[in-house]
Amino acid sequence: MRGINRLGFLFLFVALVILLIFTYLFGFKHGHGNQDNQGTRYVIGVSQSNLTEPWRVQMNEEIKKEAQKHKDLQVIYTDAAQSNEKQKKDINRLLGYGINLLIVSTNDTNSLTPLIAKVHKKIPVIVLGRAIDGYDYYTLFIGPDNQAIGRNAGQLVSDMLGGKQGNIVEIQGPEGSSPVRERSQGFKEVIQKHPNLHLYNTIVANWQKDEAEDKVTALLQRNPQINTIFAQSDAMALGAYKALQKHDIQGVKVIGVDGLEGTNGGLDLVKKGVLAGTFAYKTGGKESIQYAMDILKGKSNIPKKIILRVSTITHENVDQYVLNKSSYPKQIKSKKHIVLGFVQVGAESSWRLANTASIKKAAQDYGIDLKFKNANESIKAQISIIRKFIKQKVDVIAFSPIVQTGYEPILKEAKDAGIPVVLVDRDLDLKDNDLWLTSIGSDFEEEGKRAARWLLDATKGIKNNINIVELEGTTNSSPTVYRKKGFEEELPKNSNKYHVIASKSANFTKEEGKTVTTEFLRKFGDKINVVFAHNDDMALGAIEAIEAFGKKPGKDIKVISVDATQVALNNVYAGKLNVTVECNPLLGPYMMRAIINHFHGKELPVKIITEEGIFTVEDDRSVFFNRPY
Ligand code: GYE
Repeated sequence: MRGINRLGFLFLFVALVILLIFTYLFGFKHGHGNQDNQGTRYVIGVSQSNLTEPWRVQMNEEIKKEAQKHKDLQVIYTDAAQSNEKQKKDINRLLGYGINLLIVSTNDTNSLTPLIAKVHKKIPVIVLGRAIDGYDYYTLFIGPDNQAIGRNAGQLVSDMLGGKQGNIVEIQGPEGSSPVRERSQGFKEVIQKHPNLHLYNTIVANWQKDEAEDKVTALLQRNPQINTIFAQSDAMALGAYKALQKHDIQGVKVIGVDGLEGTNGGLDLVKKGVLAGTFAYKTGGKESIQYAMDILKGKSNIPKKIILRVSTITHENVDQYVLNKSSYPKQIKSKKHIVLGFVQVGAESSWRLANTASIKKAAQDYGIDLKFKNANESIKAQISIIRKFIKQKVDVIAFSPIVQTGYEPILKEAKDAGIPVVLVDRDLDLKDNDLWLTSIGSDFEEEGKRAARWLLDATKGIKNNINIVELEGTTNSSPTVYRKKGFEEELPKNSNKYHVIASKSANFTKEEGKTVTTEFLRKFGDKINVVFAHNDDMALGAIEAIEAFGKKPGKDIKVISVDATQVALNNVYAGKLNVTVECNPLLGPYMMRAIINHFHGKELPVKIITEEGIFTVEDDRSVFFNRPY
């Protein structure tokens, strides 16, 4: 009997030891090291596409570092090792652990989108780095504008060659990864504008240094006369450089993307002259945890997209860039209160009045000393008021550019005076995005697309022509340019069904909307089937014109609009307006938070895009009332 007891005791002791080891390892592997699992309140799953790229290793490091600031947070990491099927299994496994929020950086975007959309129905999803199409399948996107990276790379190649013949090889990541498509699209868009630049060959190296080296080596054996290589990551650029070294080929300019610090990071490679240039931006790992915690804690005003700033790095500016980077975060202003000079577009629409009210209230709420001026839709007045703010030495200037161009000189004056500028609502068509801190507003092109998608759906059963008249906003303003672009490009190409038979500015006002629509009705009469107005006020003017013409707006002639102000929703409710696409004017809190973050030393994203929806006659009426504007 005694022998059995001893054996039983031994068995129990060994089992206990194994259990303790397993608990420690399992707890360590799935936590971020120092998590006391007793205090866990939030569990975030991170689905990483791979950990063979230095960029992704850095991204996970930044996530871990930020997560450690939250004692009530546990993070579980998975590595898909560049396999779509494994990433799907990883995400389902994370769901099985009961995570509260998913952060995902996709392997192949299209392949993962259906699952991400499904997950988004259950828990918040932050898409990190590699965008998925549209706005409907995730909570927040954080990453760079990859098309802009491609365009900037094309511009850098053109500048470096200075008109000389360019025989270029592009090295891409895997097909199906959204940054590959977007960077290549932007790159080719610029290359095609320069007759001296010729894209000789495209190599797919799947983000891998060694694969790039092998494939460029094979290419070089055919003795191509190439003089430029654009690689979509610094790792692949380094591989290309090694291939050139093996063939003892000099003088080929190699450009990469990512700009990581550390040995053989893009910044180091540019400094050493291995790369002629790279494009540096943050991984977004830190921001993903910051926003994830805001989302989990139910904070309001969560943006829809955070577009990270990208900097073009060459031998000339790499040292300064590294110096500036090392100084973040820096306490810029110890002053107790911040003086903000804001100059508004005007008072042309209900949307504008709501925007003004939001800015004034947020300044109060955030304790910012607001100097508010109104340009009354005069570009000259707006620029002159900005110049006055500069003379008054305000701490920061913010404004909504009435039109997309003509502001570069005044922005340079503000920069020379050391006064940061925030763009709110409308945007500028300017290459040098270092002239402003951040731009906060809507995706106007997506708004135009949403309007068109509603029309396509609402008329899919109609066989005959659909004739559309378009009421444009202020000419050359970003909402006008991009709502028009989005709407018209979303209509079927070379459509023999949808025809924009007339398009004219009515300057975002009700009065001009009525005048222009009356002109259209006199000219086209019953031929008009649809009015697409770039804002509610013009739509309301159009509704009055249609009624004066003896027709029923919303029925005889469909009316589509953008803004989703209360007065417009009242007309949707009355059946006179068929749809209004939301454009959020309540930008005050976003703006004040960005300004305060800046003065607390945080680097701001180049663009903050707000969350928006759409309101149609088919919606439940309850959404139409008690709107905030
Ligand atoms: O749609 C319109 C206002 O810039 C987005 O300007 C804003 C537009 C808005 O006049 O009502």
